[in-house]
Amino acid sequence: MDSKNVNIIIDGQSISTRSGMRLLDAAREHGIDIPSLCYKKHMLPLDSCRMCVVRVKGLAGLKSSCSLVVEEGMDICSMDDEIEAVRRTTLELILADHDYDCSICHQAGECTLQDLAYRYQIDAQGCRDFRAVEDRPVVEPDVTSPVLEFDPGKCIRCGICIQACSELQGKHVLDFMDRGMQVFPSPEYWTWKESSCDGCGECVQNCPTAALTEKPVNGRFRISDIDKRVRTSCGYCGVGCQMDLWVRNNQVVKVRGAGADVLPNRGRLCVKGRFGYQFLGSRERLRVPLIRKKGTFCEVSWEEALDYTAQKLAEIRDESGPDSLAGLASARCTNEENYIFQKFFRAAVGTNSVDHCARLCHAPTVAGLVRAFGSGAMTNPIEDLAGADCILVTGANVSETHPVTATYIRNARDRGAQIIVIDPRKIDLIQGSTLWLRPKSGTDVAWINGLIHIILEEGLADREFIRTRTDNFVALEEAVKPFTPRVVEDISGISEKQLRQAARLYGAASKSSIVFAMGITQHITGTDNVLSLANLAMVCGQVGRASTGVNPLRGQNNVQGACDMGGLPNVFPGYQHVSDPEIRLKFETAWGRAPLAAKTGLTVMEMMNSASEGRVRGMMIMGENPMLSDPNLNHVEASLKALDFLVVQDIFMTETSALADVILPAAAFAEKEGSFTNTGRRVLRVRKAVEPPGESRADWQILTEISTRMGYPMAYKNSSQIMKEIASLTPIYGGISYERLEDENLQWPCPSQEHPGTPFLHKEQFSRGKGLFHPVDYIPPAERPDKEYPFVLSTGRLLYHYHTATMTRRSEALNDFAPSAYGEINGEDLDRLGAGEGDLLKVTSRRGEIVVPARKSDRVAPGVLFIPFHFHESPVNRLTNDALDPASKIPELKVSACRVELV
Ligand SMILES: Nc1nc2c(c(=O)[nH]1)N[C@H]1C(S)=C(S)[C@@H](COP(=O)(O)OP(=O)(O)OC[C@H]3O[C@@H](n4cnc5c(=O)[nH]c(N)nc54)[C@H](O)[C@@H]3O)O[C@H]1N2
Ligand SMILES: Nc1nc2c(c(=O)[nH]1)N[C@H]1C(S)=C(S)[C@@H](COP(=O)(O)OP(=O)(O)OC[C@H]3O[C@@H](n4cnc5c(=O)[nH]c(N)nc54)[C@H](O)[C@@H]3O)O[C@H]1N2
Ligand SMILES: [Mo]
Repeated sequence: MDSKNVNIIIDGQSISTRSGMRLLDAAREHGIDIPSLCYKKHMLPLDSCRMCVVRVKGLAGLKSSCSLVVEEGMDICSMDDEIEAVRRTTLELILADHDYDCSICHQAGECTLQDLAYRYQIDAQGCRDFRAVEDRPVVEPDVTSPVLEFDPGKCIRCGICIQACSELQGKHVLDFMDRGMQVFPSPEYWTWKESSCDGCGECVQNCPTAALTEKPVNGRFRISDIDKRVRTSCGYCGVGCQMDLWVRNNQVVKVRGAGADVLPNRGRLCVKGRFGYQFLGSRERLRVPLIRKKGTFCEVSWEEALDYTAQKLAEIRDESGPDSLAGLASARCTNEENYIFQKFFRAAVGTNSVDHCARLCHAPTVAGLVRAFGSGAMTNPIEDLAGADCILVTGANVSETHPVTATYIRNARDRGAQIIVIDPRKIDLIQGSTLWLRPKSGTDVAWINGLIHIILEEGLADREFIRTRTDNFVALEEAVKPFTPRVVEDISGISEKQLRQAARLYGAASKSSIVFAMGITQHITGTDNVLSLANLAMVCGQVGRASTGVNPLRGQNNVQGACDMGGLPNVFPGYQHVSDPEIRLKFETAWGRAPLAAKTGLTVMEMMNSASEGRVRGMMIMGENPMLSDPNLNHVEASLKALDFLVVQDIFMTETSALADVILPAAAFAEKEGSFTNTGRRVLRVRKAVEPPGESRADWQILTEISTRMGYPMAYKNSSQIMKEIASLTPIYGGISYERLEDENLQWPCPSQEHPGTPFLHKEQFSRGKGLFHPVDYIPPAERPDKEYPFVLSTGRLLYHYHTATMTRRSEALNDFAPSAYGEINGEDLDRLGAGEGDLLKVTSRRGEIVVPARKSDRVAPGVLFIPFHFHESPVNRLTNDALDPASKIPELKVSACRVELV
């Protein structure tokens, strides 16, 4: 939209506004309160309620101001007796068809309809006069959805729910449907439960009445009971949705997406963000420190727990050296907490053996993109996807794992963008996409090289970009030569026709964006896969502009931040290498500890191996649950059991803490101050809404206490002070402060107070100067199906659960959607096994066996089994392969070989 000034007159007042503005917005911006029920600034006008009518000089009749765009010289009357009378009648008509018994409506006080009825002083008789029939038929509310209730008696048929579902979330689940004498918005198959509604609640958030309401999570409340609303960042995935927590009596009772203009989510949320907060108040939260005494956990005071922990850690350090201790930082915790964690290990303990779940996640992304571009982060902001002409999504089940990011992809699709999905599994995003290619698992380098081969052959490459912005093209050209469509088909199973189609769509679009996640990284060739995607983007000149780029969707709420803060064995905060003497000197001076270790520390899997060999004797695990999330659990279990001392900080008892010597109760995201950095490098505030349960404390507070007791005093008044220290030592965060974060939405690099932050990377030049092509060859997965283990086992996630499910399985609504473990298996295979839906399958790999109920599904190809890793009763990581990618040390969680038998 251009922003030329437009002058209009409203009620005799001259107003300067911008071209393209809708009249209703222009009026409201100037404090002129035109009423409306169905209009939301962030959606197209519906023009259905007719409350916002105005008179425009020179136009006959009354016009809806929501759908009128301002024009120079427009002269408007927003309010006179006639207009108000029309509005009153309109309102009476609406109310005539509405249950206006507000005294028993729990939406009372938060209802636009109620507000307007009061404003226009409507009385009941006036409405009854308009009733078509004396006794309105009672239409039963639909309460079948786990998260919301739909009461047709309160629906005013404005259609805003339908619009929120379609235009914002891109789901198109709701539509008007004829139900005898009335038409109500309804899910496509009448009951909510049977519909494809996934429970995001966007409709509820936008409903102007009580027709659509949240099912109460922590009891019913009235708006006047709300003590405060606290703006914070979601604690689940890496999108970093901004939301408001509504608090009553120290309990979160409702969650709303922050304003429609607040990035990255523009008010949108998903089912976990909006409804998955019940765990906060769970009775099972850890409340007091626990020490294992003679085999059983005993409640102890903080003094005792901290003294004991510090003493044990110091003892091991002094006996066996600093490298006999290792720590797992946490992508669930704040930046400030991760900063303190690595500072504790580097300065107080003296080792670089700090790592975290990023190793099992996007380690190849960092390794690959740093080499190719100079930075491992997402090149473009999430919301940029809505503007792309072509989006290639591969190895990312976006609608389940980054649901709000998926809304932007669907927005692009609904605008006419080409969506190409390349995924072995028939994921939801395939609906409405232009093309779905189904490669065999672990064949990515082959098809990506194949795409480049065709792009070069068909003249779709951006030669100018290659010449001016990249190096080493000739080597790439050589490397992709052998990857003819036939060779690619042999390896990956993708046909030449489809491969060509994909190459043409991606290569010809003016703004093409690549989106990827674990399907690309969790392989022994993870780094190669990422390098290949970088090659593809550079060949087509699709980097450094809006709505293009190579975009790894980073998974955890703060995995970007945990990496930025140096929760990694080779770098201080801001990716400053521990091996660089000048950098070390900087930290030695600032931290008052010298010498700091120069040697790279151990990665997650190396820690486990060293523990089983006795070289690592003590571990501290903050906010991770490797006893369910690491590959080859039998090995992890043996390793953790071999430790002399294990301390775990968590919010719940977990499979991992069950093996600990000390368990320290931590505060969860809604109970502390801090910041997260989302997948788009956006630094976002985390704010305290409720008190932590029992004696639990923020992770950083626990860590400073232990550090002080180990002879390295740390004293911070608050998390803001920690952020000051981070900014002073971390150039990419140099300009970040809580003061600025109050009203600025900053993306790093943000080197100084004056710097506005960086929305997209590699604009004029790559972070490393020129982009570097890497010739990569195809290497098959470490384990392939054979006679003994004929199935390919793939693992991953479901929308409703989050990793080891400590939080999501303590939320009733989410459990209603996905109550228990299952394994997806193709009908052909199920028939061959003589098994049916729900039958128990015994699944065996070279490393272990589990039992899991079968779910018949064409989402997986024949010969493939998919098992989510959320469920402790079927812990799929007993089976997974811990073979590593040599460059990044990520295990091959996406492919292993297994055998399936009917129990
Ligand atoms: N609901 C929910 N959301 C989450 C999480 C969660 O636990 N639950 N976790 C968060 C975290 S930490 C992360 S890292 C992200 C992960 O987000 P995703 O990577 O989207 O999650 P996965 O379920 O692992 O899905 C991987 C996708 O890769 C595909 N795939 C499997 N093998 C291959 C292959 O060989 N090649 C290709 N090209 N594709 C393949 C799978 O079919 C699947 O679609 O999700 C984040 N969001
Ligand atoms: N088979 C298979 N395995 C996988 C994957 C896969 O695709 N397949 N994906 C891998 C990936 S990408 C990832 S990221 C990992 C995730 O693996 P993990 O990080 O181990 O999984 P989470 O369940 O997120 O564990 C986080 C722990 O932190 C706790 N917690 C939450 N908030 C806080 C807090 O504020 N403070 C503290 N102290 N604790 C808190 C939770 O209760 C939970 O126990 O799993 C990996 N494992
Ligand atoms: Mo992850």
